[in-house]
Amino acid sequence: MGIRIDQELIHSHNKAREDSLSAGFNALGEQLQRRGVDIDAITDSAQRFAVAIPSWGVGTGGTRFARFPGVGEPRHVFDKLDDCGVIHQLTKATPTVSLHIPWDDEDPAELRERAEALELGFDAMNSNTFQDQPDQPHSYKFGSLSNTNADTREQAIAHNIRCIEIGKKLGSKALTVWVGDGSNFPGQTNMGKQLDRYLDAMRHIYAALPDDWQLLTEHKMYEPAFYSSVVQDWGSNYLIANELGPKANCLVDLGHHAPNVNIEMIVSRLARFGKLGGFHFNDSKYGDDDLDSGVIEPYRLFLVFNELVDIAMNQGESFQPAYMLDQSHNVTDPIESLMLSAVEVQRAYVQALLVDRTALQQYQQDNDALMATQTLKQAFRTDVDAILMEARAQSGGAIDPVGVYRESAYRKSVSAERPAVSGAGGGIV
Ligand SMILES: [Mn+2]
Repeated sequence: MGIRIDQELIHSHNKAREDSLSAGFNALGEQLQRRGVDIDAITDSAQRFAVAIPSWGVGTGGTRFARFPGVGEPRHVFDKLDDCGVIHQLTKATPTVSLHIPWDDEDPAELRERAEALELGFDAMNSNTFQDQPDQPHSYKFGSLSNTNADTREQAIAHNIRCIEIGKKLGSKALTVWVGDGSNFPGQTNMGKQLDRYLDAMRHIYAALPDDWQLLTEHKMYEPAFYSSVVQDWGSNYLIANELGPKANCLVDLGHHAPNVNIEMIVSRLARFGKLGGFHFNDSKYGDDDLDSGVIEPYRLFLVFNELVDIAMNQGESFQPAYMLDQSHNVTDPIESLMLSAVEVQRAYVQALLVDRTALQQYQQDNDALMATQTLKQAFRTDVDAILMEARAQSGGAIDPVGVYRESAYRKSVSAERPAVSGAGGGIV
C-alpha cells in the first residue's frame, strides 16, 4: 500500500486555485521586492522546511477525564504511518515520523518498507518509562531512571538502549528521553540524590549511543509529579546535557514551561552554549495543553523562529535543531490538526525570514526600542499564505490541504477497515 490520496484529486484542486494563487503570489512578490526581499528565495526556503510528526499524534488523545474515540482511528503503527503519509502528501512539510516504543514496536524491516512506500523517513525515537507495560517486572510508580531501586533503573536503561537499537535499524539519528520522575510531596525524595541516580542511568544510555546520534532530554515543569520533577526546567536540562557530553542536547517543548516564561530567551540561551537540540511544537493557554501550534499565541511562535533564524545566520549549516509537532487532539480530526500545525510552524519560520535584520541591528545598536519592535511586527504582520501555498504547489502538495483531505473522504474510507478502538496511547508527553 502506498500513497493514499489520489494525486489526480490534488492536481484538479490545485488547478482550480492556480490563477488566484498566482495573482496573490505576484502581488506579494512586488511588495517584498520593495522591502529588498526575493520571494523566490523565501519560497525555496519554505519548500526545504520540515517538521516531524509523532506517531501518537495521529490518534485521538484524551484528557484526565475521558477519551472520546474518533472515527477511523489508526489501530497500529502501520495505520499511523498511512495517516502520516497523507499529512506529508498534502503539506510536503512533514517527511519524517517520530516513533514511540513500545506503542510502535513492530519489525523494523516492515516499518521501513511501509515508510518508504509512503515517502517517509524516521525521526527521533521516543522511549517510554512513564507507564508500566504488561509483564514488566518492576513498576515505574515511583520513578524510572531515578528510581531508588537499582533493578528498576536497570530495566529503564535497558528499554532506552533497546529504543536505540530499533532506531539504528530504522535510520533514526536521535533518542528523546522524557521521564515523569519527580515527587509529589516535600520530603518524599532527596532531590540531589534523585538527580544523581538519573544522571548515572543516563550515562549508561549515552554510552550506547552511536557517534552520529543525539540524546535529546526534554524538561517539563510538572505532571505527573506535581511537587518536583527531575528534569524540571531548562536550567536542569542544560546542566544534564552538559554533564552527559557533546551528543546530549536539550529539547524544548513549548508547553513545558510556567505561564509567561520567555521561551524565545531560553532558545537563545541554549543555542548560545551549543545545547539546543530541538523542539516539540504545540500551543498552550494554561499549561501543557498540547493544543495545535499557533492557535493561541502565534506571535510567540514567530518570536521563537526569529531567534532560530538569527542563530542559523550566526552558526551556519551546523545548526540543525530537530523539529517535531507534539499535540493532543480531542475535538478535531488529528490529520487536519497536524496539517494545519505543520503549516503554522512553517509560517512562523517564513515570517522570521522576512525580518529586516540589518535595520533591526541598527535599531538595537541605537537603543530604538520602538522601531526595533516594529521591525519584528512588520515581518509578523506580512500575510505569507501565498508563499506557503506556492511552496506546496511546487513540491507537488496541495494548495489547500484540508480542502483536498475533506473531499478525498480519506477518514471515511479508512474507517471501513479500522473499527473503533478505546485504547491507544494518549499524548501527554
Ligand atoms: Mn513533548
